[in-house]
Amino acid sequence: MSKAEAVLVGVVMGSKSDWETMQHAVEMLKRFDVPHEYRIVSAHRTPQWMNQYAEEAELRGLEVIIAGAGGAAHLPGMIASQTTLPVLGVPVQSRALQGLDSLLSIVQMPGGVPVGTLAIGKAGATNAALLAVRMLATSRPELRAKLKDFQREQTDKVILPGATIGV
Ligand code: RP5
Repeated sequence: MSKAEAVLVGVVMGSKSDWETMQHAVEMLKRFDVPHEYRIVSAHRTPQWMNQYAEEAELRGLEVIIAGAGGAAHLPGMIASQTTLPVLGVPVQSRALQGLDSLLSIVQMPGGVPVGTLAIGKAGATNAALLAVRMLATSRPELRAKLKDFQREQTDKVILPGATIGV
């Protein structure tokens, strides 16, 4: 990724404690060489930053926002309410309720304000990045080719040496 390239995916999270989970989204974006940025913009502790981020994202050229939060996880929904960009929500595993609270907070959006909600924790962060790459790939053939390579690697990973392949 060259420094001159415009940022396409924004990864935001509610606290530095979310980084352990959200770093997996960032790693996957790096793997696909997708220009990205990551920021802490809390719905509760820095609401002005969150509002500004959501309002300016489209103008700045971003195409997808990934938002991770835990507990009363309002960040993805609040961002989605202030942008027309697709927002992917990652429920971070909370200490008290293991992320079920985060999941329900993110997934139960009112009709009209969409957030694509992923699984709790690392798998959700990883898949949020992969979904963002798939969205970008609809108009970028080079990214689609990379996704096909990635899928082939996934297949290779589950193959047991000596076992029959397929049905
Ligand atoms: C949420 O509260 C954050 O997204 C985080 O998952 C959770 C706990 O934050 P800390 O108390 O660890 O900063 O806003």
